[in-house]
Amino acid sequence: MKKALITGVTGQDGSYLSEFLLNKNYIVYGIKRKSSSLNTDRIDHIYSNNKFKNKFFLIYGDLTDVNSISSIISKIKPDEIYNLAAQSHVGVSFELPYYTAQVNAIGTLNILEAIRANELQSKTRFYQASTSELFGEIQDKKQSEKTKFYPKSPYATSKLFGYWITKNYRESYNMHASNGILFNHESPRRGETFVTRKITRGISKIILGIEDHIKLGNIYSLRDWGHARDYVEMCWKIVQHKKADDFIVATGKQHTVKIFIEKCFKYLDIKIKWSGSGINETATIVKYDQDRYPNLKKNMKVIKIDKKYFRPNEVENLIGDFSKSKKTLNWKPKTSINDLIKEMIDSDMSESKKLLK
Ligand code: NAP
Ligand code: F7E
Repeated sequence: MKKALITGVTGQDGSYLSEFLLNKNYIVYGIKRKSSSLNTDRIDHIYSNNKFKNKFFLIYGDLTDVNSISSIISKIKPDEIYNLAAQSHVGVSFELPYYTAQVNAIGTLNILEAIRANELQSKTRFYQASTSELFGEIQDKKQSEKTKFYPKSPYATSKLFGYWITKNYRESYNMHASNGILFNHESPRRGETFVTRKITRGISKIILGIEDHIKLGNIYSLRDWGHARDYVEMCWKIVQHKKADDFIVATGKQHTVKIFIEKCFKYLDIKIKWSGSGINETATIVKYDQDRYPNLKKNMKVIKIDKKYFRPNEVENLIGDFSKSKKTLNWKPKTSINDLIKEMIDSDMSESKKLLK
């Protein structure tokens, strides 16, 4: 049985990847951080599943603590390491640039060095969670593995180090170390402060009368949104490939945040109307079924803009070209944006209903 070590196991991707690998009969070890309140919500259902008894283990560790990382790697001697841990919020990275660099850049180096120090470079395969944020100010209409990088945030800059150090260890020490350059991917398990989840969660609370509006920043940025469940399959495929390499993981379709909002309301059969511009732009409820949605009111301003959510430097436009992944690893995304929205809204509606009990 293969042994996999996942950093960031408590995060969105960590939870989907754990399920994926356990279903492939791996033994999965996950590194979790010590926190003052519980941080295992996304993986509790896996941990308590009898099917995975004695196959799923959680270990305390922190990417910034090289000793903890090295001793975990030396004890487990994993066949595969998936480095998903990160301070992953672009907006927050402007407020915590130093910490973001420590975790995302030096943290990645800590793992690579631990593999080398424990002489596991010919046994252990390494996967680095790289990102479309590397492209930042885009240099090609569709971004591929050949597109030049232009990072625009402390997050993206820290991930640029992670990308290059992975490639550098591959070339210098003949390690099987690969980058998945993943475009935005979402799910019902997405962190609540990322824009898609903020919207689906916010709308469900408005419908139930718990809140009356959502405040957002730049609703004109364009993103290529896929489903996390589809993307973790590709992370695994990258690691199984005979040759370590770098791959784009994307859908090849893009939408603005504004269109994402419209699609959410459309799924719920609620008609909204946009008015105003800049920070005065709002979306108002104009048509809905009163019996189905007793808490809504006509002309409710449900989306407002707040300067607080604008970033010092914005990535306006991302769309990925995943043709190399399709050709080399026979991968393509399975979930459409409409199905993603349906799954997120349905899940947030049932989560929000629990708040009323
Ligand atoms: P996420 O939900 O924010 O999860 C991040 C994980 O990292 C959490 O488990 C978190 O632990 C852990 N972590 C943070 N700091 C750590 C530290 N110092 N030591 C150990 N663990 C630490 O992120 P995600 O959406 O699953 O993304 C997974 C990875 O892919 C990240 O590296 C992200 O940068 C990258 N990525 C994500 C996307 C996307 O659209 N989701 C796209 C491209 C790349 P806690 O639970 O304790 O906070
Ligand atoms: O923002 C705009 C915001 O925070 C998307 C991370 O997983 O994907 C993610 O980074 C867009 C941006 O994701 C709000 O300005 C408007 O243009 O959901 P997000 P992100 O910054 O694209 C990449 C690939 C990663 O690697 C990252 O780890 O939406 N936006 N209003 C807003 N964004 C947020 N968060 N909150 C708002 O109120």
